[in-house]
Formats: sequence, structure tokens, C-alpha cells
Amino acid sequence: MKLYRTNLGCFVEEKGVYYRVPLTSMDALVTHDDLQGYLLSIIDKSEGVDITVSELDFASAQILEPIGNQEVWAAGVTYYRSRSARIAESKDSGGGDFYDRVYSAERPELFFKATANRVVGHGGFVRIRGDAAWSVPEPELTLLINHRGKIIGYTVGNDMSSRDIEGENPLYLPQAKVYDGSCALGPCILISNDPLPTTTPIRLEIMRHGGIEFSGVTTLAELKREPSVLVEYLFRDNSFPFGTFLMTGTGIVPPDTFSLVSRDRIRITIDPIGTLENEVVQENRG
Ligand code: DO4
Ligand code: MG
Repeated sequence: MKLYRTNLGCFVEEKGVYYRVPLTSMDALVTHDDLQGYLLSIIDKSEGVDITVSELDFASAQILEPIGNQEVWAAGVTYYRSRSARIAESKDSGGGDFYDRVYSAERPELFFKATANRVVGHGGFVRIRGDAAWSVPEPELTLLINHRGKIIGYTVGNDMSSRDIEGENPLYLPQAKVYDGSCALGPCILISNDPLPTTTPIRLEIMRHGGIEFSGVTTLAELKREPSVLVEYLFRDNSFPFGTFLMTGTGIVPPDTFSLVSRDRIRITIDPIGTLENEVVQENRG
């Protein structure tokens, strides 16, 4: 069951059929006592009812970022590939050791990623910072967690990152990670109380001038930490009245010679959820 937020309200999709959701606020949906039961009841009630109108509505709707007043947090260095890339990019600044240590430490790296105004949805523009020279997308399975700390769904996330800025000094991480258009989420939320299988692939394709400039794939089997453990750490002494998103880290890093440029298209697919596609823009806002 997939939940979409659009300019015409929210829709739930099941077996290729789209149903209108009377509750339109993501805050009300995320904090619902039983979101899955609520959405299933909408589907059940529609049995035998002509839903052609809502199908047509969805076809003409614009998909929006599936977020209300939730914060977006992120976990880092949860895949071996991310550890190696970070050690290499920060070795001249003496920061490499930090990434090695955090990879094997009991406490995960968790950092604040975005507020809703910095998030774009499927089809929106993700941004490269005006003062960055080396930028990459980070394709990440992203958890939706309700105010009680329960994982209620999954979406596709892109943790846009400025590698030159974070490589210069690990203390610059918030500037490398948090800026307007630095995060993409979507296209929908897969509503599920069950963990995704570890065989689930995460695929990244970066298109330039109509061709594929880079592609990569990983699976959740490479994710070193259990999502439930990341959530447990995030909720320690921390409350989220509207729930929160948590990006689980990247396992795909393009080679060091690669940097995003304006007009690249980034396509991230996590099969049970869908494909999140965004165009890249870099503009100097000063
Ligand atoms: O520690 C820096 C950021 C790591 C990160 O975003 C990732 O591993 O995905
Ligand atoms: Mg990341």
C-alpha cells in the first residue's frame, strides 16, 4: 500500500488502483493511531464503488514531497563503501580516523538533515550549493517513524552532499549537508509494519546529455546497522511530536572523479517503493 501526497490531496494506491484519502494533512496521517488500518478501511469501503473519478484525479495530480511538519534526520557511515569514501576524502584534513571509528562504534552517526522547506519531491529540483565544487547524490532507504518511535513506512531519499566541504573538515558537515534543496524524498510512502527484506536493491542512475553518466547498486544486506537500532538511538532523549524521517545512509558513492553538474538527472529506485527522479540545479545565491 502506497501513500501519495499531491496538489489534489492524498491518495492511497493498492494493486494499481488509486483511492482518495479524506485526511489530507501528513501530520494527521503520521500521528494516526493506526495509519495502516485507516488506509485499509478506505480501500475496503470502496469495494464495488466506482472509483474512476479518483483514478482520473490522480493521473492529473502533481506529486508533492510526502512531508508535513516532520524533521528529516540521517545516519552516516552505515555502509563500508561510505566509510572508505569518507576516509579518502578527509585524509588530508586528518579526519579519516573519525569515519573509521564511527563505522565500528556501538553508537551510530546521526545528524540533522532537513526541515520540510529544504525537501523536494519527485520531479522537483535538487540543488548543488553555490560554493561547492564536488557534489554527489546519496541514495538512501528512508524510514518514516511516528511520534511513538514506530517505523510506519518507507520512502526513497537523496541526501545531497558537498564532498569538498565535508572533506575539508568534518566539522563542516552541517554545511555540506543542510541547505535549500539538499534533500529529496518520494515519490510516495510504502506503508508497512514489516521490515524490508535484506535482498532489497537500491539503484542509482545519473543521466547526463541523455546518456547514463554513472550507475550503481547496493542492497540492504550491506547496511551495517538495523533500522530499528538507528531509530532507538534517534529517539533517546529526543521527541518528535509529528514523527520524523530517518535516512539510513548511502552504500553507493560514485568515483572521486565524478561531480554532479546542473541539468543532470538523478534516478533512485528501491523496488517495493518506486523511483525518485530529480533534476539538478546549481545557482549562486551568495
Ligand atoms: O559522515 C558523513 C556523512 C555520511 C553519510 O551521509 C552517509 O554515509 O550516507
Ligand atoms: Mg548520506
